Amino acid sequence: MASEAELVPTVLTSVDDGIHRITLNRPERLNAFNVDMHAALLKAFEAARDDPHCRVVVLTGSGRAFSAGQDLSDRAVSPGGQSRDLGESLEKRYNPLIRLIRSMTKPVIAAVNGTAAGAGANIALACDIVIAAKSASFLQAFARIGLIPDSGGTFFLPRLVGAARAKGLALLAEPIGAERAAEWGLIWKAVDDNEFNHEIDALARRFAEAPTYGLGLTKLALNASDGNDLDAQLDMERDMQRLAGQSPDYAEGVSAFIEKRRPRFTGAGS
Ligand code: T3D
Repeated sequence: MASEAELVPTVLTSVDDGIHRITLNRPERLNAFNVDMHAALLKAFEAARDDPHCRVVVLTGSGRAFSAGQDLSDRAVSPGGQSRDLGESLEKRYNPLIRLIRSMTKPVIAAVNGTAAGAGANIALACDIVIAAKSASFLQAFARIGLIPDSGGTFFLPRLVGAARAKGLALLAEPIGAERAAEWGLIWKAVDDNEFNHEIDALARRFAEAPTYGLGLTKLALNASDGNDLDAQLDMERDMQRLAGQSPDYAEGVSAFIEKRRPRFTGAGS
């Protein structure tokens, strides 16, 4: 019998002018993750990473949610019953995805169209720019079911909003609206619902014309700063600036500035 993924793809993808759009597509389950969706999402991100023409990735959800995290109906654990090894689930599925999003040298936009809960929220926070519709919300749902924040939640939350707010969000498991999330620095921006699609398209097009190689190095350097001291970071900036300075986009950027025209970046490295 055909699986759900064969009947209706759990992830939709499209590629257009350097923009890889990836849409989580289980709207009847608020785009909760099952095994099929995990595999399809990882494959879509790998394709974007490996496509030399890809300049930006946009991750969003179908229907009224971004993602409600792990599909709990896939878990079916009853009190007193046989437990599951959730560590294995993280090791095999969530962790590779977070590592891939963080390490790929292209900007990843989380277009949070609606509720982002559990791992769904933290996958969004692992992206480079998070833009949410004002009606969207973020929920560290884990404490409601006796789990801990995963998919990088315990890493991203305190770094983004500080220890007090991170603990409040994680321990109280109360939803926070998009506007407050932006005020707190959890996300980049909250936009009116009727402007959301336009805003995301405009940002994706802007990235598709940006100096992608330099942006990739910028992303890696900022990510590395989480574990580096100033000396290590200065050394990294020296090495990466050396690479960026050899790129055609640097030459084009400087020429365009001097000639007082718009630069035409290719995104290529040295
Ligand atoms: O297990 C491992 O591998 C470890 C890793 C864990 C990572 C995690 O993400 S753990 C956290 C899992 N997620 C949650 O606990 C969130 C559960 N969902 C909710 O709390 C609520 O649904 C929301 C706050 C997200 C949205 O609430 P609301 O009122 O807008 O919608 P709803 O009515 O609750 O949900 C609509 C439908 O989606 C509903 O189905 P129905 O009744 O219409 O047939 C609901 O059951 C379903 N749904 C929502 N979230 C999930 C889900 N089905 C399965 N799994 C879900 N996570």
